[in-house]
Amino acid sequence: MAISDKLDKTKRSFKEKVALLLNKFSKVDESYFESLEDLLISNDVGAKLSLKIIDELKDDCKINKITFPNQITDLLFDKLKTLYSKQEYDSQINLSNKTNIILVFGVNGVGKTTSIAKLANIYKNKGLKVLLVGADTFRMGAIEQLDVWAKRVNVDIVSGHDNSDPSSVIYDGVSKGVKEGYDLVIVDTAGRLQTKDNLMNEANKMYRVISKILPEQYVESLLVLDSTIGQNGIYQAKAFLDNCNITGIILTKMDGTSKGGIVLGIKDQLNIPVKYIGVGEGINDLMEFDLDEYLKGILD
Ligand SMILES: Nc1nc2c(ncn2[C@@H]2O[C@H](COP(=O)(O)OP(=O)(O)O)[C@@H](O)[C@H]2O)c(=O)[nH]1
Ligand SMILES: [Mg+2]
Repeated sequence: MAISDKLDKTKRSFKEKVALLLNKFSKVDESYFESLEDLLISNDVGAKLSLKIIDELKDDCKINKITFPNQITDLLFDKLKTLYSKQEYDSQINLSNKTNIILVFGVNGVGKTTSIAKLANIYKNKGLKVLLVGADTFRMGAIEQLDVWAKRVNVDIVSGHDNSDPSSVIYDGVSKGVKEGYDLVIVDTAGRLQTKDNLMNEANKMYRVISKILPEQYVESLLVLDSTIGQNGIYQAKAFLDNCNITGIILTKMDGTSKGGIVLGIKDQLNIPVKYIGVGEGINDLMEFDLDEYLKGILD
């Protein structure tokens, strides 16, 4: 299924709103630009980026002597596309190592465990030997939840018991991964809204433990963000970016939001690539993120 089919809400919302603007304004003037800026911001494109886009559009309109809103729509779409052109956007998961490690971070409820199950399923189906590590030892029931998914997807799992030290669970998991020739080890971490110090200490410990077994190896560190909380997700992300070596984002619940502009806001404010998007609660509802296809989906 095409990504765009799953993103109906965002698509409809954005296009309909642009169309409404066209009907409301007969010429391009200050109030048209204000409405257009509001539209971008209300779609979670982010205030700073929205302003930048509007400023550039104003200049373009002057240069090209554009006076009708319908002439601006194409310009706007072109601008969004160039701003997010593919060159600087690497959405691939790095799988170049013998035993590849993915750490998954994010606050409770964003969809970490579900996304891990979906990832395991994707890579298992590609023929990789996948091991899950349940290191969310703080939240009651978190380990069991991952266990249920491991059985359903039919992959192996190493997990700690409640309140055991997450880093020691990770040590066990990564050791097993290396010893028994797993291609991919995916680690579920605790999602308490941690104090910065806590988060930093724990993350440091996790990276240290991994580097004891796999010195200097690239560790894919994915931050899971819930797209339905919009701009707040970006604030939430900053704590993790400051303390973990985040290499990519999984943006979940894209099926439930009409504010798909958050993808653009993330690129602009965090400059971390979105690698996967979650588009439902089912095991197959995770898609590799393709920026071009996504922009086409919401703009064309
Ligand atoms: N609609 C929708 N629900 C999702 C998606 N990803 C996760 N969920 C739901 O979000 C809730 C929390 O997910 P969970 O994986 O337990 O979050 P965690 O606390 O971060 O591990 C569950 O009810 C999931 O089914 C998604 O892409 N779309
Ligand atoms: Mg969880």
